[in-house]
Amino acid sequence: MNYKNKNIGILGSTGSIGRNTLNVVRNLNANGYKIEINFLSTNFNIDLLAEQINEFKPKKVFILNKNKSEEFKSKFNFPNLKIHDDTDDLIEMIKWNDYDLLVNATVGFSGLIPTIEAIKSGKKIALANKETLVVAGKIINDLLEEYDTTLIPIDSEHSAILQCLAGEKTESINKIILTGSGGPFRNKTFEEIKNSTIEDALNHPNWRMGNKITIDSATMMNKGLEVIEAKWLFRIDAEKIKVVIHPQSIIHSMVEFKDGSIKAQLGNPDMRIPIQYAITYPDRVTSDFPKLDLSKNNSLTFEEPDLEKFECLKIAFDVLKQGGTYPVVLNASNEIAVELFLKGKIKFLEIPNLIRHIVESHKNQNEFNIDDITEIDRQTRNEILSKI
Ligand code: MN3
Repeated sequence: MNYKNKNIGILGSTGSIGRNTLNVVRNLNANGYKIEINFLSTNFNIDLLAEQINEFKPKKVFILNKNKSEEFKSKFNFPNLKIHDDTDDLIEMIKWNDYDLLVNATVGFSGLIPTIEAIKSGKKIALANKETLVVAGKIINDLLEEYDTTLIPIDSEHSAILQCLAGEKTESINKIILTGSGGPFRNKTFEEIKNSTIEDALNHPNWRMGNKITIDSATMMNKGLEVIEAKWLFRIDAEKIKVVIHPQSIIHSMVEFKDGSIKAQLGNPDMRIPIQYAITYPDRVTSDFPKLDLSKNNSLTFEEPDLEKFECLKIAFDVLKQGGTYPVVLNASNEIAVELFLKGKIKFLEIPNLIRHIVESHKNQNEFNIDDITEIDRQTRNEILSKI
């Protein structure tokens, strides 16, 4: 098969990464590629899904919300489209459909099983769902080897590191330096953060993203999850991963090598660049995405992260070092804490408090499988919800 012909399935096509992915597909198809969209999925945004179906003509769609799925069926008529709203059908769609690349643009723990099923079916993965690697990094790496397939990160930091590592040997790496903007609260005092509203926390300075990841950026848990993600993606020891605050979000991450040389990847904060790289990897394809003008971005600054102010990042580093099932508990407690914050049920600074409390009470397991992970995730969620 010609490498420019690709058949792609997208999970989470109506979210920020999903929409950008379709934007990239448009660009690639205008530049000599012939990309077909095999399936799309959404949680509830059926109107946007219908627009995407009209343009990209997928064979199947999955709609998570049953009411929305019923509404979709009565509102729209796509005669050749298969519509699924049952999780078993979702798994069947991922296992059997005739496609070669899964773009997993979903958020949260629920992205894990679809990634695993796609790997087991020999598909390539372009992964935006960082929770997959946070909770099951070792298992995913073993499966990628067993089923002889590849996983390319969409996350901008990890895409940057992958690009810095092109042509390099793992043993040459001294340090992986993940950059983070510091989020909306970088320059705020403890008092200001304490009294911040949902709107304050959702007001990210550089990136437009979904609500969950935007709150994760405000607490800096996002960077914490990315540190754990990096460990598994690049098969590197926890001690070799560092975070540096870079408020301009122009350098997307760096690698320091043992001779003292540092490589960085730069670009506008535009998710289409890492998404396109993940789809065309290792090739690069022309795009009309706005290019970085260094004369207008002539001040790039760096600072140490404040681990007292952003305790979530500190907890994540501790969890990274402890390993085992700690990351599962970290992720589950974070997902629930963010949900509670977005519903106005807890205050912003209760997010790290809640997570710390839950993580500290966890009894670690060093040997575990996917069923164990699913069970620990479920138990952690129940434990928190029973307390609130
Ligand atoms: Mn990122």
